[in-house]
Amino acid sequence: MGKDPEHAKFFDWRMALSHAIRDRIVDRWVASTRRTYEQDGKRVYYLSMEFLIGRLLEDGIVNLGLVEEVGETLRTFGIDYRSVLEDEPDAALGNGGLGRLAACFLDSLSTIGCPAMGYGIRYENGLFKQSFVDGRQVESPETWLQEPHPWEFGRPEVRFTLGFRGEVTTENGRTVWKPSELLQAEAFDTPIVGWQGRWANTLRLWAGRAVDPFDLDRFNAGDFAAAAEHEALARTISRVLYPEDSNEAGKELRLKQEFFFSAASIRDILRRFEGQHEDLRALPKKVAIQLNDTHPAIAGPELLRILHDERGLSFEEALEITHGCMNYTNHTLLPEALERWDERLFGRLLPRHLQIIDRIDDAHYRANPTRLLSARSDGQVKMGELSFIVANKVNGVSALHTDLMKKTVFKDLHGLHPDRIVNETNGVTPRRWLHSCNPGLSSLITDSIGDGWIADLEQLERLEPFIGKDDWLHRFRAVKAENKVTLCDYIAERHGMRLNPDAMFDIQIKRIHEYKRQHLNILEAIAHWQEIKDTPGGDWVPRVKIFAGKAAQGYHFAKDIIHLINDVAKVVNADAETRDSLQVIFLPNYNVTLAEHLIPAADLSEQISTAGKEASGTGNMKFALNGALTIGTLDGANVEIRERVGEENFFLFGMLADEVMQRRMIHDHAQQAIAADPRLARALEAIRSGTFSPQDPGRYVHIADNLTWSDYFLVCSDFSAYWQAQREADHAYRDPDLWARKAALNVARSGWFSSDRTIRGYMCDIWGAESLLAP
Ligand code: H2P
Repeated sequence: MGKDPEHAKFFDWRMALSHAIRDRIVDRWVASTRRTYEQDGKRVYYLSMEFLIGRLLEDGIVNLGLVEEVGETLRTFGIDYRSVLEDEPDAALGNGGLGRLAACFLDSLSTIGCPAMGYGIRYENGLFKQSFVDGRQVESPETWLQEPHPWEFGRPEVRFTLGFRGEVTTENGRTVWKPSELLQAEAFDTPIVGWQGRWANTLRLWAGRAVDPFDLDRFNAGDFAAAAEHEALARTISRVLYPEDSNEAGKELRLKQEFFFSAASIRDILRRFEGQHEDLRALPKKVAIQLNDTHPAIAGPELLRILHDERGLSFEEALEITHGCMNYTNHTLLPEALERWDERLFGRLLPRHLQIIDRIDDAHYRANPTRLLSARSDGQVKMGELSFIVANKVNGVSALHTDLMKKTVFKDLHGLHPDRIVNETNGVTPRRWLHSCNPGLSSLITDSIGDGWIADLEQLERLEPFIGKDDWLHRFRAVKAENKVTLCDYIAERHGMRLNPDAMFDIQIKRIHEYKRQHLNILEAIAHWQEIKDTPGGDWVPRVKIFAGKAAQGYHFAKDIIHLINDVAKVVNADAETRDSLQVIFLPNYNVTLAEHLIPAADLSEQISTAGKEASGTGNMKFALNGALTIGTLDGANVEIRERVGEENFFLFGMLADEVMQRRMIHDHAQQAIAADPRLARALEAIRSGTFSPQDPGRYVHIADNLTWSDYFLVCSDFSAYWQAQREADHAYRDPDLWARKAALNVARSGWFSSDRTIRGYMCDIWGAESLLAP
């Protein structure tokens, strides 16, 4: 850092340590890249609008096996290891599960030694920072790049010029697109090192740059702002994650972002391939491209356009090659989340791609003349259909979700292409989500079965024989108890609230969405609070309810749910009659790091979505792996978790996906449920009458009304069953040994949910890629 140790600030120590670790990663990185070129095997390209990677320093230290050494070295300088780690900002380049899955996949690809590259956008401002003002969510910009970021390598030489708008003409019989608006994509690389540093892949993120960054004439004429305007405009493209797209300008920017990073990535992939190979027809043998949701779907038409318009292959041949390379992962069945673009907007920005999409549709129709299933209809470009038609394989993210995909959104297309849809149930990296975040449990496991589980998580099943032994179970309980105390200290220090570490820690952390039903959770908390107040001296099982998660800026109902939870927390936590039995807290600014603090301390994991709506979930896996019991519906990967951990170790409640559809047909389903359950009626009445907002009694009437009169997500219809399951959880928690045994069985039986297993599935079923590591 160019400083004397006595003048070094905390930041200098962190940077110095990061650079020392980075140096060691670079050696492995260069070796892996060299080997990839030598072997010339198939490469995997993972295109994703989001990579929620969080912090990287601890990852590097742990993967290189340097924890002891680093700790010791820092001690000699009088610097605390954990404090240095806590100083690193989170790279918050994602919203939720989709982006975090991409980050877990990068970790697994490197651990397995699959030659791969992640491609995305280098957002200068990641997902907004969330704070609460009077209980209400307030957003402010996130600024992870304000300080120098030690993990990235700028690659100013890797730049591509991309275009928008303009005209499509014909020259010498070939179609030529002449864009009128140009900008450049510049690459920034981050090495991603795998377990034990045996392999490292690259995450390449694109930043927007102007073709002509600076207008000297305008500057000399005195118009300084206009002189820098080009650069400022070009940079907006990689400025923020998910710009508010409720207005036309926002929608356009979003589509531009999608094209920007997809097109830059395609050019980079082709450049690399053409550096080593002559025949473009070999592309599918050497390249597998994974579209993480439909956001990069335009990569298909762009590859096709280059092959056909620029390289001169016939349209049919170009389509066949594109089809051979592309694969698509669907992450949601919610119709509003399947991207569709107004064809006028689309055609204005990408006129040639609109034509190409029409030709893709034509070719598809000619091959399958039974039905017209197109990527473009009703004045819209449908990215889900487009991705399906272009892709070689299409996958869902849990068994149930894949099954529902076949029966609902892609029913007709699946009928035409019955072998295209495959399932790859999500997973999470055990390095971050057990070994690093829960050192106590990690040591206990390693003491018991050795450390092979870290890269082969199914070895956790060897813990089962230990679970019957009292002394082992006591150690297991002690780890959880200690994690809870650590979390209590962390929360007390940052948020000024003391939680009761002996209470059951009941946690729901995820994006706020009506289908995820945080409002079902708070409604039950209200009913529980009312019941405790009825019998204050009663023998209650103490609970701490913890919430965290962000609501999309324009999603007002979700923001109102946050406000309600905060208002309920205020009233409940101030109630001397109930305080020992129930505490509620909503922690602000949920991110990867906060999840790493919370999950190891959880007793109960809330996975309570309306059945059929949560594609998979990955938080559910992290909790089970850290010894929390799930209270959940039969939705997404909950189904598979329950199958594996055993139904007696899972608190199941609620309607099944097909019952949900039936129930919705009953026009007064919510009123019927309310009439049948006085607890529910009373909790709703408290919300409606302003019990939690005495200064503004009407504040939550609309939430009560929504639940009473429409309740699309069936909160009321599932309430009684949820209440029942919560009481079963209370009952089980009264017997600490029984609870600990169930929790330990969750750990021992969650090994299948490693993202290493998921990635091996993709390699074998979708990509046809192989590990380049010596066995
Ligand atoms: C989404 C789905 C999850 C899924 C995840 C990864 C979009 O994430 O809803 O069910 O596990 O993708 O496949 P999330 O809601 O957490 O933002």
